[in-house]
Amino acid sequence: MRLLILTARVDFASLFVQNVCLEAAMKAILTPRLLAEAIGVSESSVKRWVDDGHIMGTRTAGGHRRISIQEATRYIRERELVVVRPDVLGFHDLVASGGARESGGDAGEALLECLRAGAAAEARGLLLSMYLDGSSIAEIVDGPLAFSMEKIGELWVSAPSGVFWEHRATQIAIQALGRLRPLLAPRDEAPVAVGGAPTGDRYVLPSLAVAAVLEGEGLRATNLGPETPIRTLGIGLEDLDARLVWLSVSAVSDGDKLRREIDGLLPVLAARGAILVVGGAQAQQLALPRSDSLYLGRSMVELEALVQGMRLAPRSALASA
Ligand code: B12
Repeated sequence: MRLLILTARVDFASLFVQNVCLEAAMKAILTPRLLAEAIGVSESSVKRWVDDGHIMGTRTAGGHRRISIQEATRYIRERELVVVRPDVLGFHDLVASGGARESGGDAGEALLECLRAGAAAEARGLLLSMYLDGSSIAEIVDGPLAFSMEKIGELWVSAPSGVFWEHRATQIAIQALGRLRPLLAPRDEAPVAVGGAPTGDRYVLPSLAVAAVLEGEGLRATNLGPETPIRTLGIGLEDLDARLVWLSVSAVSDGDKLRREIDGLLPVLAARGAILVVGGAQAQQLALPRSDSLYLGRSMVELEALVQGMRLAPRSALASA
């Protein structure tokens, strides 16, 4: 990692404020001039790409072209463009990571270094640069994120401060994924997914990562987080008219009870034409029943492939079909 500077330290008290400010700092709507500046091309090129339909733009009342940050991000990823002025897009974290996409270094090791050092801004920048580089959210989570968290987990065995590192790394990773989510912005009519981790499971990151993966695939995801009773997932399924429910299982307090509760949810899912996807470090241990409404996934890439294969239609499209 060429320019990685491990200086920033995470301040837990200001995490929430930071997240709010990060979203505020990011430009939501761009003019062609701003996007041109950011990627080092002429304004007329960007205007032409909008007019030719390569970039989806809108027009102001006065007829001026406007581009959403999500669309600009999509275009940068698709065309493998280099962001020469990240500050123009509000991608200040990318500056902090020193432009990881140019370094060619090992992203997992670099992220581990950030998480161990408490370098929150660099970690956010690293994930952002991987995403801009074309990696999917699933690839980032299964790859560098899972690798670095696994290594952080090994420290617990050998060092008394291991649990401190686990907590701090988790908070930084939450921030870094949170930084990517506004760039995904699924359409208003996209199918809905809802999920969480079951009662007794305090792990925050896996379920949050599922939400980000699903958003990356164009779904609208509501993450209910850790300690979510299965009946609450059922309420979410009905209330949000969800097409997909996920359950991330990293810790099991009562396996038999959890299995029974999942069994009870299956007919509700089937009646609504929805599916349940179960995954997580302890999911295999549950010996779940076979059902057309139930999928067991080992990784985020598997989840991504499942969603791509299913081509989940929004509820309104099904109703009119
Ligand atoms: C962070 C962490 C904690 C934090 C959690 C903070 C929080 N609030 O979230 C804290 C400090 C609380 C904690 C506590 C404990 N932890 Co802990 N923890 C971890 C750590 C380092 C990272 C977990 C994580 O977030 N991973 C990131 C996610 C994204 O990756 P993942 O969980 O591996 O999930 C992948 C797949 O399973 C899949 N996936 C996950 N969910 C889903 C869902 C779907 C639908 C699909 C398709 C796929 C999928 O995709 C992911 C990416 O590939 C792991 C290390 C590890 N190897 O996992 C240890 C680890 C899980 N913890 C462990 C232990 C022992 C404990 C403690 C008992 C002791 C301790 N370390 O303090 C306690 C008890 C916790 C309890 N009873 O609930 C052990 C578990 C050993 C075992 N096999 O049972 C591990 C493996 C560490 C170790 N090497 O010893 N922990």
